[in-house]
Amino acid sequence: MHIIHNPLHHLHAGRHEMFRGRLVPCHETPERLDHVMAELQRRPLGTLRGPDEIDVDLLARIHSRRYLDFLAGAWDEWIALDPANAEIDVLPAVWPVRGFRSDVLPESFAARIGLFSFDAGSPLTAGTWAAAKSGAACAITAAREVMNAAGANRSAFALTRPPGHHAGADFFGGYCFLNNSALAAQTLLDSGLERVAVLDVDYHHGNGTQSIFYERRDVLTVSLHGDPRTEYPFFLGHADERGAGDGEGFNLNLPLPYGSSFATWRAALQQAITAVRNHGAQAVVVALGVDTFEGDPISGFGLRTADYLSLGQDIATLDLPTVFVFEGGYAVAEVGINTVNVLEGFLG
Ligand code: Q9C
Ligand code: ZN
Repeated sequence: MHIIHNPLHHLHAGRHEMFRGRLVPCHETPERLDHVMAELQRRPLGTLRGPDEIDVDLLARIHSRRYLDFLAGAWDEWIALDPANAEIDVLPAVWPVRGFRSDVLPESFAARIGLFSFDAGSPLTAGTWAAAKSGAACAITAAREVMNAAGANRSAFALTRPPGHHAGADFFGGYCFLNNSALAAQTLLDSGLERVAVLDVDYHHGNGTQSIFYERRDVLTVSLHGDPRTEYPFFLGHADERGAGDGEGFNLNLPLPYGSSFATWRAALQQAITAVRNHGAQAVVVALGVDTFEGDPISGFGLRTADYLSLGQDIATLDLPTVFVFEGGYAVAEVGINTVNVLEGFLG
């Protein structure tokens, strides 16, 4: 397996996220990825390297230009408002909800960061853009590796943070800024495939990925997640969202109740695998969050460490070129072993 890690991920290290009226320490920390790296040193599964240089034009295959321009310049704008801001993470506090306009780009920085986001839990820091861009390059590089490889090497792991599956074409949120899994899927198509699938096994619904591909039939999006009636991101991820226009029938949501066990979860995974097969996918991108773990501090499923081996084995039954992209997982001490268990189970 090709493992592409993000050497710049440490540059994104948020201090605080808004939670119940208070700023609390971020769950999405650099240590998460360090634990996966350490576990890969204990159990090597393939060659490790950094990403290729990529052009910003590739990001524009998925993200809007005005969003990319905003992200690239956001920190400088923040500092320009007041040099003392260098010590403070940026969080939005005003959003254009129903009835407001999003076609007019405001001059105000506070307004623009609201336009391009959907929560106050995803701090933007001095290094966010550099880290996210390098992370996106990891996902693109991993997809290219899978296309160039043969046999057992037809799998890759983009080991990167910040995560990506909550980020839409023009918004950040849920700790995500650039949609790495969507970029990997688009790269597979741009390299010559006609049909691919994104299989999202993170605890949270992959709302960004769903919205990016919602009206397209070349990318089947499938997500298993905590029921949005009670679980973040709340406003998307219901079972009746099946795609629209050309994409009708090409989105599958499998919401599960808070507290679901691995047996319940695994039955849903079988449904997801069947859908990927029926789509005739020529490759699959796995949005690999391990916040389904029983010990995860912000999630509510009951998967145990050994279950992640089975999860990987089940995905291998697809027998497809596979790009794993690292997403959530906040039980920091176990995130390495759980993630590497998936990859080891997959490789068999
Ligand atoms: N204070 C991913 O797993 N915040 N994002 C929940 C906890 C949002 C999770 C509230 C969770 C986002 C990639
Ligand atoms: Zn998650």
